Amino acid sequence: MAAQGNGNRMLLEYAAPAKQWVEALPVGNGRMGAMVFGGAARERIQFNESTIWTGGPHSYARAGASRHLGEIRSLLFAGKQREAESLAQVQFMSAPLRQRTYQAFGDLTLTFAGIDSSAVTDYRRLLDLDSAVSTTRFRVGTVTYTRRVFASYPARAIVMQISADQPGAVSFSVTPTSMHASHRRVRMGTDQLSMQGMVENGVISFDARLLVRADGGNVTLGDTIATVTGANSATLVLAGATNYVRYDDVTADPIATNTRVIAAVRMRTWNQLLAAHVADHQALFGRTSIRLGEQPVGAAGYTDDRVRKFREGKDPQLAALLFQYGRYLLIASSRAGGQPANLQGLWNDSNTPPWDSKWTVNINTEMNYWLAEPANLAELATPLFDMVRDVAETGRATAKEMYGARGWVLHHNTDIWRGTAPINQSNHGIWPTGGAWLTQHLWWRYEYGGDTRFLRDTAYQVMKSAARFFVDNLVVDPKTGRLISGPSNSPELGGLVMGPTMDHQIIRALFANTARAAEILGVDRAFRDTLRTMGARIAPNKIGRLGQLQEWLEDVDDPKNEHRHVSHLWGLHPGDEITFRGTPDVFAAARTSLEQRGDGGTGWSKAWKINFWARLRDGDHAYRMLETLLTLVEGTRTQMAGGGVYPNLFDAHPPFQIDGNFGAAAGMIEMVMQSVSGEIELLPALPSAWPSGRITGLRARGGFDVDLEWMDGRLQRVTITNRLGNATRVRYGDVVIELKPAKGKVVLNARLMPGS
Ligand code: FUC
Repeated sequence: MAAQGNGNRMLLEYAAPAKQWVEALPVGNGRMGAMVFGGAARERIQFNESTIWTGGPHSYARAGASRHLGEIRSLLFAGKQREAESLAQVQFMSAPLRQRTYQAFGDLTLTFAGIDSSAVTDYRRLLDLDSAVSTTRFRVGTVTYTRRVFASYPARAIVMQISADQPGAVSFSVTPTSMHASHRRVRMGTDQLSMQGMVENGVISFDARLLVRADGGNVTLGDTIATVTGANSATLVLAGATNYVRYDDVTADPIATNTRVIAAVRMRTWNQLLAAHVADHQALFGRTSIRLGEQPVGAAGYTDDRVRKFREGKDPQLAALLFQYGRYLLIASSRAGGQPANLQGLWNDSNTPPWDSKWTVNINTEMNYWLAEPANLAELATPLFDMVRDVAETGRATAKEMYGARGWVLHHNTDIWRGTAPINQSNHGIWPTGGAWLTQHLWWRYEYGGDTRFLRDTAYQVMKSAARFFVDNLVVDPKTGRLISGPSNSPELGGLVMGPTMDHQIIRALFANTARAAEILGVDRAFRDTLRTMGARIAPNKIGRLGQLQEWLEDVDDPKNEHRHVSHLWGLHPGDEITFRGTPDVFAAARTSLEQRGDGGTGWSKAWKINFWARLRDGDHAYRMLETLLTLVEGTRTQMAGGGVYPNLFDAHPPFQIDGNFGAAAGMIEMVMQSVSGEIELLPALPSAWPSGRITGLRARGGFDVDLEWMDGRLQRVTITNRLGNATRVRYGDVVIELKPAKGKVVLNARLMPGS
């Protein structure tokens, strides 16, 4: 089978320029993002920088709120939910009530005076995921024009080349603009324009810097516009920076930063910049390959048409493209030193984006990072870990002021100022397990990579302090004597309650992982015992009157409610306390709950259901969810029903929200390989739609790399590289093979798997 990049390139391809933002093609380097529209006579490159936010350093913890905690709990225990919510809304919420907003940065507008759109032929634009370069190519008369755009992590800039296959044919003007009213443009030297300004309602100042270079011809610089005439080719470099350093420090100098970035870029040719970018990207992207079918070529290969026809079942490779697009988007939006991927990754053209394009942590942010470890992109979680370190600091004040508790707490949202207090509405904002959920990702890093130093220096203190909050904050349920969490809610259904099932699953996992980490590190014996004793007293999963897994302490689930959140199945995924072999009854109840919830939902809801159905070992149902996600959403970006993808394959919540892209990619891994309960299970939920395939470079817990290949629905061959020398079990159907604790490579083929 040909590897990708070798006759089976991973391309998003279109026959016409983007008319709307969700048709444009995204590039990103973890700090800056750009959307390339591909217009022939007029090109728009809309760009972002991930630290352009409203607001400034601020602690959102409401001083003295803990005085009201007892009364809120008493009201809830007495069945007075509305009164509890009203009291909490006044006394127990973030100050101020709302967090801040991620902003657009600007646009580069390029005008090609000599190009008449109506004379354009052979138009094609594409995004090549293998090289992370977007290309627009077309012909006017006898001249073929090519434009290429990439976002370089090593150069810290967006780079664009405009070329033609005839000398002297490149002429255009380019100007940076911004929706921020304060922006002003300044000429710098002979070849740079600077666009400087400040975000309204805040303290963030920014600089965008455009360097214009031409090969042949002339560059003239006006006050706001650069003009290139009669060149053979031209290179544009766009740098962007702000004064943001961290949540409590805004003392950086964006102009100085960009001056440094441009000085370094100046030393390099376009080809050198391109080569460094491609090498950097491929070192990450190239670790994993996937083949589920053939990539159609020619007119049949246009991505929007492929999505339209996906249900015909003849293009399984489109699912492979969606998988690799998820990996591409994570590389583009989450790199060391930057912010973690927010609700839109880092792509945003609005100053009032949906949900402020923050980090919603009652599912969305975590979903963004589900694929990092198994899809072999572990280092891309670094910005998430940095954010967790920050909220573990700011969350201390929230724990103290609002709960009188030690440790740290994060509720259902955070922003670039690392707000941790409950926001917006008490009925869903008061949900104290956001931080605890995020610590799962620290533990995963250790589980997949075995890095004890990371566990000791980065993960453990944060986990321990998150666990300490719940040691102080769990309360005894007067009815059952069990430990429960509250006030809280089951996101975002049913309002403020005591003891939602999801909280208990998350806290149990936090306690277990923290105790295990302490054991590995040989520290905190007494605390370990506390966590294990208290963990065992937390209210257990309960099966209700309809055979469902109860979402709450009381058996009140409504089997007709098709709400998008399915929070009480957290223990099935991304948690692992509910398993086919370990807890068969609760496993069956989880399935009943999911059936009752149905197959609807927003983009991320459908993506979560791919993962759920994979864990439930129903590959065809998981595939049906993938099919509903791979449904084209055309037209408006703001309607609220649905779940699908836009023409550029951005997940349509709708509107655009990137979690569904990442969650779907992670779900596809769960369909072909799972590593829970100390074993690696192969093809646990293979759908009949993928009879044959090959996927290489996955990672499993315990330090294993896995390549697998199947044919006619049966495993052909698996190669497992044991990086750490741990023992494990490999399972395929009824076959179980024990792997010896030794580093090295093991190849198992169909013959070695009797009964398979
Ligand atoms: C939660 C979800 C919404 C959306 C928002 C960002 O409120 O219920 O569907 O994902 O977060």
